[in-house]
Amino acid sequence: MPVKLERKDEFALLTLDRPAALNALSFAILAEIAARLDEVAAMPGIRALFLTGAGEKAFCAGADIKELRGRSLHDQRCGAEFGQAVFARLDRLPVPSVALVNGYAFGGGLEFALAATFRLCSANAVFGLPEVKLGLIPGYGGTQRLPRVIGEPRALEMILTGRSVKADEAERIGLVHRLVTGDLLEAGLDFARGFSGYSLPVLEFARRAVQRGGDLTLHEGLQLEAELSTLAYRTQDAEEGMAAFEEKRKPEFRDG
Ligand code: CO8
Repeated sequence: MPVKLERKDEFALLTLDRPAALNALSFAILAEIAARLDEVAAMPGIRALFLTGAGEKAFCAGADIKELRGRSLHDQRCGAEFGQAVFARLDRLPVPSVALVNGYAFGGGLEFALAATFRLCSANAVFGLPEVKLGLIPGYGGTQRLPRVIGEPRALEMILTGRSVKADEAERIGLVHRLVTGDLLEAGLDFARGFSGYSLPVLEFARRAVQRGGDLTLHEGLQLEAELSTLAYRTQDAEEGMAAFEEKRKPEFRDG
């Protein structure tokens, strides 16, 4: 199967496994990703999902270009909406996700990583939205998520010139959270342990406040924050966290 899903302790690891085509996203692979994401959402005890690509060269080199030619406009439109919907499923997963970018992340590959909550990369990672070189523009969310992550001026430059960005620049401009020199999965596990002990619903309220807030006015965003922070306050985990502080002990969160 070109999309593998395995468990690593309290985490899930999804691997795009089509190294001969640099893990390019055929429509069949996109459908498999969707199915695996549904499995992750239903897996008991999972605290985070990691995404990576098989092989030494690529996280994912984008949409499968060989499938794109000669399609009807209707099929092309449905294809773009399908890819967007699959990546939105990642965005809305009940657990945070961490893309471990171990090589090229081009086109749909970068768009996949952008839909993850966090991005870590190895020194050989290269990021780009080179669609203009094909006479296309990004279609799986890149024009919307990239400016939200690195700002409009830098995103416009990457999208209009197709220029790729190496790992050190990606870290400098905030495209990735960490550039890792050692083992990428080990670093990912360490990174995820920075949040995985906290209450999952509380983490989700925080993610929702930040991510949905980006689409709102400041006033609307503050209202959303007031609603979500009240929902967090209502959890047993908030009661436990505050009690543990007063009793000078470690809290035991139960995701409720
Ligand atoms: N699609 C299909 N096959 C690919 C892709 C791809 N995106 N990328 C690489 N491959 C294949 C190559 O064809 C080659 O196969 P073969 O050996 O059979 O010829 C194999 O992978 C290895 O690739 P290279 O020999 O090219 O490896 P290099 O190390 O020389 O180069 C690169 C690596 C620079 C990553 C190069 O492969 C490349 O430029 N790939 C294309 C990157 C790209 O343009 N990505 C964007 C694709 S478009 C997109 O993602 C969104 C479009 C809008 C979507 C809307 C849809 C409905």
